[in-house]
Amino acid sequence: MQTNSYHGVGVVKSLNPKGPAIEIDHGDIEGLMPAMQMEFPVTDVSLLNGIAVNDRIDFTVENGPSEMKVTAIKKKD
Ligand SMILES: [Cu+2]
Repeated sequence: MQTNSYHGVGVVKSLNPKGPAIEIDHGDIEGLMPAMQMEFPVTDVSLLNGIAVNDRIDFTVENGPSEMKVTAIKKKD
């Protein structure tokens, strides 16, 4: 299975720097999953810098052979 990259939009529900992970109430992610609230592992804790609960974000999630991970997070204006 190859690694595929997807774009998501959602609202931050919680931050877990120790995971590191982020819980997002996200909309449909086309080709990957329907809308839901869930926690994603993030590739690096620095991705959580400047992000707060209730922020609206754009994010990138990669679905690889072993794990699904968020690789980029951008706060919406
Ligand atoms: Cu989900």
